[in-house]
Amino acid sequence: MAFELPKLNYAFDALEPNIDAKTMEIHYGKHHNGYTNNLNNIISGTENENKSIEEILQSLNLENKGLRNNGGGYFNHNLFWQIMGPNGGGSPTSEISDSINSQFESFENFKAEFSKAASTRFGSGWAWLCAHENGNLEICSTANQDNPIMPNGCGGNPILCLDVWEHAYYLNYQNRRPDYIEAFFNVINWEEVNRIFLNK
Ligand code: MN3
Repeated sequence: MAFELPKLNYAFDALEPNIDAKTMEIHYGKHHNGYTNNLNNIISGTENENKSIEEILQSLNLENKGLRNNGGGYFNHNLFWQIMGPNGGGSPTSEISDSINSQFESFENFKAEFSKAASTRFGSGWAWLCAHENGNLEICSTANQDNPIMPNGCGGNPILCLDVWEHAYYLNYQNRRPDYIEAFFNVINWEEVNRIFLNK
């Protein structure tokens, strides 16, 4: 059974001016689509063919670079599209707000720490907010298409992520990654993040 590129719940231009339509079109239609097709080719006829993407990544052999890069790329972008939206931004509400405030003291502190993780990731990678089994939240970052559920990850469940590969922002922001990170906070769908948080 092959993995499918998930449907976007909004139009390519829905996140403008924070994320431009051309970047969305290429990022989703070329990059994410490419990871999806490569992943399907790699697992075809193997023991991974009928596993969920979570099962594949949790039991991943890190030496398997093709599966690591494309399986990670598939999973990471699925979450990324999901946690953004045209009516996003502002401050979190509900349970996730309470947890952020108790773990990081305030939303502003959380935003500063998350932004630092995203801005200091050298080269290509991701910043993450993860929920651990004991309820603790943790910010981490990963290189390339690695993620927290891989054997080298923090072990938490990802509930929020930010792609800091240049392909995610270069058309609009060029080398200004900090401006892109700031703009990302205008499109976070906190209602969806809260839903994911409660389902973990
Ligand atoms: Mn990307």
